[in-house]
Amino acid sequence: MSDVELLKPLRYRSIFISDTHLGFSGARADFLLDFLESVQCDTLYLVGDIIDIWEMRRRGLRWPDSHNAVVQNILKRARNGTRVIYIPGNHDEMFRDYAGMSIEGVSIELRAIHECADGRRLLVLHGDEFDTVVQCSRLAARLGSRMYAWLIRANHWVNRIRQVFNRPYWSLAAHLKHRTKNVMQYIANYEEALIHEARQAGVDGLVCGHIHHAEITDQSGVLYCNDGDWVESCTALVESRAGHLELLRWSDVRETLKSTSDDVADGRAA
Ligand SMILES: [Mn+2]
Repeated sequence: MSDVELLKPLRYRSIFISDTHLGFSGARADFLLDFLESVQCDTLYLVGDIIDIWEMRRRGLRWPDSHNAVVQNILKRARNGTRVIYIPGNHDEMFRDYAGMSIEGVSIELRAIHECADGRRLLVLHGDEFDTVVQCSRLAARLGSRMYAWLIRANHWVNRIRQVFNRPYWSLAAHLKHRTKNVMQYIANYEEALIHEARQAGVDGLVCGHIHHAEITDQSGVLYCNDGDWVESCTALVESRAGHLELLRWSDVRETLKSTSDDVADGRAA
């Protein structure tokens, strides 16, 4: 029996994912597909930068089978009754032109309000309009995204080597970002802008993506949830039947599932 089969499927009321960057070579479509095949939910929110049109325009069309399989998985869910809501981001902004429409059962919206099982209302948006780097300077954004692409490639090779030595997935980019003071300040400013927006909208909290930094934090009564990304950290925000919100770091969950199944296979677990 494979390790996933032991706990499959994990059931949630809703799941939020963003920044999957399909079409970009740094996308962890393998982890994402594994995640999607292991979970079920009533509502799936795609919180932007799902398909990386920017990157495909720059480097030409890349559409590996694993990226295609992710899209097929999502479309199949929509056909089978999962509510799928797609909020385009800045890397897939061309889909914003289709806001208000439903394509293949996927509703496209610029923003959404999610009502949790416990009645809390959350504003769901990608968040790029609050990114001062993107807003103020397109050049800075481009330079940033090039450096970022380089970092992601380096990350890929680090992890290929770690794989050879049977080490778990580790994000070089996330590691470096957390060590840079400017980046921490930038994250803080971004959070503050979004919390302000949620307050204006009169909701209890918000769900966003964009900055590839997964987090749940309560800031003076407003809940800030960032669902992370599938380029570096492989994270999703999930809501339980009772309305409890938590972050799943899929590479960690995978390791846990793997060790549990090893235990079972060895007859060590009850
Ligand atoms: Mn974005």
